Amino acid sequence: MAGRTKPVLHGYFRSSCTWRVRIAFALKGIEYEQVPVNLIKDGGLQLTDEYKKVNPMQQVPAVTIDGMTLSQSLAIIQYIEETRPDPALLPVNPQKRAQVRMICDLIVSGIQPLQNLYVLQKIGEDKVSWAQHFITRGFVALESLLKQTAGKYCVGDEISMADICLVPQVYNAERFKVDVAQFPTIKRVNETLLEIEAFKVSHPSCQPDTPADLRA
Ligand SMILES: N[C@@H](CCC(=O)N[C@@H](CS)C(=O)NCC(=O)O)C(=O)O
Repeated sequence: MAGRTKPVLHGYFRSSCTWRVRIAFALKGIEYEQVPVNLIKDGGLQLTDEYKKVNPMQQVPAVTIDGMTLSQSLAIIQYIEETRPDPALLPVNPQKRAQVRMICDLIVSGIQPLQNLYVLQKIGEDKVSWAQHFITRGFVALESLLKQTAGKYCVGDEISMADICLVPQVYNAERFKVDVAQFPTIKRVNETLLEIEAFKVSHPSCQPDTPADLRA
C-alpha cells in the first residue's frame, strides 16, 4: 500500500516459525526486508540483550510493521491478514475457519514448541529421539484430522493459515528424519504446496542468510 514503509522481518533461514511469516508475505505479495538473527552463532544471537528488546521471548520471528514490533508468528500472520486481506488466508465459512485454526494450533502449540532449539538443548543427548517422538505423535493426530478436512490443501481447496503452518513443520520433521510417508495426506498436501511459488521463494534454501552449503 502506498505510503507504508516495508515491514522488517527478524528471522532465521531455517526457523520454521519464520518461514510461516515469509509464506504469508509471499502469498499476499508484500515486500519486506529481512534482518537475520543467527540462532546458532556465538550461542545464539536471539539471546543477546539487543535482540531481547525486539522480542522479550528471545525467539524469531519478530516483525516491525506499521510502527510497531510484533512477535509470535500467528499473531503476525493474523495482523497481516486483517490489514492486508487479499488474498484471504482464512475461509469465509465459520466451520472451515475453525478447522484452519484447529490445525494451526495443533502444529504451533502441540508440535513445534516441543522440538524447538531451546527445549532440545535442555534435553541433551536424547534430543533427536525426543523430537521424533513428539513430531510423530502430533502427525498421527494431524493425519487423522486432515483425512476429514483436506481437499487439495489442508482445509478444502483454498490455501489457508493451516497450510502456512504445515509446510515448515514437515520440513522440520524431515530434518529430524521422521518418515513422512507414514502420513499420506500430510505428504500429499505438503508436496502440492511446495509447487506453489510463494512456498518456493520463502523456502529456507534460498534466503539471504542461507549458508552457501545449504543453498539450492
Ligand atoms: N510461538 C512462537 C515460537 C517461536 C520459536 O519457537 N522460534 C524458534 C525458531 S522456529 C526460535 O527462535 N528458537 C530459538 C531458541 O529456541 O533459542 C512463534 O510462533 O513465533
